[in-house]
Amino acid sequence: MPFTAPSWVPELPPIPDSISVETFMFDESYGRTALSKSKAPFTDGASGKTYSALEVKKRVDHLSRALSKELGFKPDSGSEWDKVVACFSLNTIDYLTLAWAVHRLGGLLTCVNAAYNADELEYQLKDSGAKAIFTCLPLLQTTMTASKKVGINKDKVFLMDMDKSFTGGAKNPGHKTLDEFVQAGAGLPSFEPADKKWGPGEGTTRIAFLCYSSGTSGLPKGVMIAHSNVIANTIQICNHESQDRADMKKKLGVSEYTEYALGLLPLSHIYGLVVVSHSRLYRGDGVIVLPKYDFKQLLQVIQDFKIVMLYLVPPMIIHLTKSREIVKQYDLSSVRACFTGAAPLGKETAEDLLSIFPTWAVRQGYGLTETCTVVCMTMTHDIWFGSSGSLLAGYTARVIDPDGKEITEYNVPGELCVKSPSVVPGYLRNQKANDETFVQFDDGRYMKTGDEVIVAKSPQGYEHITITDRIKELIKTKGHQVAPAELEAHLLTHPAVNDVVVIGVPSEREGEVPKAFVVKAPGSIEESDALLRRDIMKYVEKHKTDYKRLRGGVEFIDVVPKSPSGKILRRLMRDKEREKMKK
Ligand code: 4UV
Repeated sequence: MPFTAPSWVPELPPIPDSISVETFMFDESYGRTALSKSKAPFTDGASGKTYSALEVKKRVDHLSRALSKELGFKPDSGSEWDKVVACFSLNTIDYLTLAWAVHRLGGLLTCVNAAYNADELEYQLKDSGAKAIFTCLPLLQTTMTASKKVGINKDKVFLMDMDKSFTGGAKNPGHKTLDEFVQAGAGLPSFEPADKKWGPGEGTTRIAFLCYSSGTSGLPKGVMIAHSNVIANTIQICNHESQDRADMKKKLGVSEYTEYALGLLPLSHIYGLVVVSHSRLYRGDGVIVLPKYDFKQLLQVIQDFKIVMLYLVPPMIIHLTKSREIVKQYDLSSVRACFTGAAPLGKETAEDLLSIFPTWAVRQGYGLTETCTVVCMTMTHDIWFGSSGSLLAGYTARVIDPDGKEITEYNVPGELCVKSPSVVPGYLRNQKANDETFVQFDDGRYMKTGDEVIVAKSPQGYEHITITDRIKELIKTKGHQVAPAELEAHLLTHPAVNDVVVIGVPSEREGEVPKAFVVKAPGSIEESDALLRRDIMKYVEKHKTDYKRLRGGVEFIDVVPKSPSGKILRRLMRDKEREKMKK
């Protein structure tokens, strides 16, 4: 029998499958908390600038009219692949205004990691077939370099509006801005949103977002996230947390309860996009947006806006626990829960945090871009440090051994495979990765997560999933994905590198960091190892974004261990390295 959600989780309501994310978020008939009773969806943490939910709805409408005129996108013709817009921006209060306006036109938004350099941005623009880009002033130069290379004209590069405290005094050299589009759109004719013409089930195949993930191996791939995937996970998260919300209402003696959540994590990543934004906004909560991680500003914003729900990644929690003296200077008493995901949160760190903030619920979630985020999460009434909590309703999970045999016992590790309405249709133009990742079991299509887990009962008596290891190639540093294959391909272009393998090595602050094991090219033997090591590290620094640097170092080896078929035995390297680090 596969594993499912425990009995305390309410049954999953039906998932609308013929509407867009935008319709789902604004139409009250789909269960969203009434707009008028909501908090303003997004508020700029620096300037306090905000729009009510009704204003956001109007902005989406006006922006879509203006974009239709500017880009020639027609809501009633063409597929989403003819209407791809890229967003390469730090968080702003209009990130989702843009996404939903594109959805209204029947287009899709490809979300680009704002930490990317021009080469990395170029790869995603080309691969996704983006026709236009929205960026922000701090990233404009990078955008112009990449857009030129893929043939996107300067007049199709637009700017998100951003508080001047984040733009470093830079001036807009003449690009149209999102605000200008909204103003222009008010005077243009309205149209019916694209999904009005969709038939039953069309929301399961129409793509809303194209995010990038390296999956279980290889280079970053476009993950095609359907409208119904976002809708499903939003409903699944809210369903899972409904008891918590009911408890808050009871405690406060109120019939309506909404709260502020922290919007610091990148909205371009699935965690920010679905867990932090769509799921909160669906409940009528407000998100306080911060474009950058500045520790003191973060504490100030929590205090000023009386934020109740923190969304962080483990390195930020470690920062909190190591800064007791600074933290004490702020009033953080509004916080009731601190939620983390994207990488493991150690039991010791969770305990440390609780010792500073004994009233906080320290919660953890586990999920992937390919599951449109959450698979399981711990809840206030069922916290077990180290575990990632119970499956959401709508999920079935199977744990398999390396031969594919199912494991049904508790505490026996195996690879987690999951089925859910939130599991995506697949990767863009990549049959091989799709065949390897999405597999058929007797009861339907499952995703092989590439994560090793155990299932066990929590002290409260509910089935929990604990991530015990990573089987796939992925390296997670500060919550960001690093694909070893990408760094290896790059390092092989260095003249002194004959062969190479990259693995993740543990780091206290960052979770993991990439380390390269290099086989030197014959001609490079003369060069001193120290010089060459530095040169190789610089070679990555120059061409890749900061978090992909070889912070774990470079080590020279004689030969990269490979299987008879030529596959790198990465796990062998990793196990050896772990043994070495133990000594
Ligand atoms: O595709 P991705 O970059 O996706 C994520 C998703 C993060 C979140 C955040 C909050 C949640 O509630 C949630 O459910 C998911 O990072 O990377 C997916 C891989 O990241 C590792 C694991 O290897 C996934 O396959 N990962 C994600 N969450 C955890 C984790 C976790 N809690 N513990 C250990 N590893």
